[in-house]
Amino acid sequence: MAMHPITRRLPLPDGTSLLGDPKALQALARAEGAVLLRGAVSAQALAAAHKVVGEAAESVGWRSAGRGRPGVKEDPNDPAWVAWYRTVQAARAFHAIPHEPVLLAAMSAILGGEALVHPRHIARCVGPETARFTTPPHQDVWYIGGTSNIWTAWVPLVDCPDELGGLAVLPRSHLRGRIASEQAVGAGGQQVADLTATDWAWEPMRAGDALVFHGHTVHQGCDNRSDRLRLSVDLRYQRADEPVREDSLRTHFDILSWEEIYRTWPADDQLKYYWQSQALSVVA
Ligand SMILES: O=C(O)CCC(=O)C(=O)O
Repeated sequence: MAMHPITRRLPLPDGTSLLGDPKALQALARAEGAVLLRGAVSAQALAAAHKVVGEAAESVGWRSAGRGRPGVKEDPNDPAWVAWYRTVQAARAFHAIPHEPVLLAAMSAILGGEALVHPRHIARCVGPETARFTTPPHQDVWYIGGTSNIWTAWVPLVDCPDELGGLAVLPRSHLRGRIASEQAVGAGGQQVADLTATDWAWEPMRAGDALVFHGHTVHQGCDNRSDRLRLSVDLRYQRADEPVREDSLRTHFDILSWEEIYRTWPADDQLKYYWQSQALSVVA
């Protein structure tokens, strides 16, 4: 099923100018349920992550001369997707993105305490002609659990003008708490049940901008109507002193073990098993 229709596009609350003012950023994020942070990822970290994710897409034949292969989508039964995802998940540049200082400081400000960066980050590659599989409206808390006080940062690795779609959020929907969901058609996973909303917040994003939103904020992918691949990452954060579900500490889809991922990293790399130095309450 294509994206839930958007009749009116509203601007995203912009927290960029509040990056030096943690209290004001927290107040805006908590009131709105979502904030846009322009340029949250440094050019160097962005370039390194884009290189890994993009070159992996080229090596499985999904991109050539800048054009994306139609129909490319998340599919654990597709050997090309598995090969792409293993390469991406093994890359240090991919795992470094959520630890970018601006992003981490913003998340700590919003959470109001020490942040735990979930080591389970997600990379997405959305090809042209995939509207049937566009991520339906949902709340992230349904997938993540542990605590409902979860914040996601959605970061495109390529510029996302109108035709690439990007991500739309339902303004202040986090104030409704957890809402009923049902099995989604097409894309799989969960979608919010009986959704009638027509006004969504959406803006074009540049590579390295971050759209940060609460685990109760309803959001959806927007159809990729371009001839290019949409490359993006989903990063999750919570307070280190709130319960964390055990699977948030594993890789997405268990695509690789941490031992496999770290095999080629420097022996003393500080990003290895960083969460094990935090006193976490891990729940099933
Ligand atoms: O990129 C997408 O299609 C969806 C991302 C998403 O839903 C998320 O970040 O939670």
